Amino acid sequence: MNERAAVILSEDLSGVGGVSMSAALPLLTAMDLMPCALPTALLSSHTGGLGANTALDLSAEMPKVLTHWQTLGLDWQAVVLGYLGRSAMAVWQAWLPQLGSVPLRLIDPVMGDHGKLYRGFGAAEVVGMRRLVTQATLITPNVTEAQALLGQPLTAAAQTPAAAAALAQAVATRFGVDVVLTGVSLVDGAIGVFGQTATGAWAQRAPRTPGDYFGTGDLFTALLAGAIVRGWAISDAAALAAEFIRRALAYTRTVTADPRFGVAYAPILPWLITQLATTKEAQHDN
Ligand code: PXL
Repeated sequence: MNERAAVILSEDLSGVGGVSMSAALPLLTAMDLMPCALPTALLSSHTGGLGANTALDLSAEMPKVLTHWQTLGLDWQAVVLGYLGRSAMAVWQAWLPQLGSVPLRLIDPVMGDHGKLYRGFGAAEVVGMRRLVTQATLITPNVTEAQALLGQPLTAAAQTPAAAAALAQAVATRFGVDVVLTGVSLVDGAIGVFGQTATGAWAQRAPRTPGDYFGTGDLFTALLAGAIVRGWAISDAAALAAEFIRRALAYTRTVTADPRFGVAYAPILPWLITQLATTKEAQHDN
């Protein structure tokens, strides 16, 4: 029997709101991986419109956790980093090189959306993130985050496919990493994903589900990471992630109209598991 692949997942644990760790962990488990959870902070909720959230920084604990993990002889297949405060960023800046050659180092440079940085993010965090992403193999910014990384003015405007492709390419070139630009609102109303990866530039599009539900970027990154670890090509993994989210949003809209509480995705998990099982069998047949 094969051990499940060990995947480090490090981002905040927000109690209410369906973002970050709480959104991603069940997905990695459903994808038959072994997520190893390293929360960077404990928040009562996400910071986007749920009132006065509490926040406890856990970055002082992180080196102790990682030091213990190094004694366990785990063969890390991926490190997946999401929302990080400035001190958690500094911990990862120092620790990523100490983990050895982990094949997938996926950093979602979570800093903002819709042309604005999230509360608690400013110039210092952007500078920290610019340094950190050079240690990634793959990053998943949205348009706002790509603009922040490049030092461009932040805009919430819809993008042309050419502008989005150029943005993905500029980030890939400047930071020397593969890029999947996610959640791109396109001028024709569709939603797009723009890759600039080892295989070159590629783009995917789908109809946009109305509403801006929290946590969709966090879900995308977890699904992308999971499928890549399961052997999928980056572009196939991105298509899987986008289709999962499209299905989950269609369901979410039937159970809640309040996007602040995140995405309800339980009924889509059987579909996800089937997608992965089909490919697994196909690979065994070869
Ligand atoms: O979904 C991104 C995210 C993650 N973590 C926290 C957030 C947000 C977005 O608002 O506030 C704490």
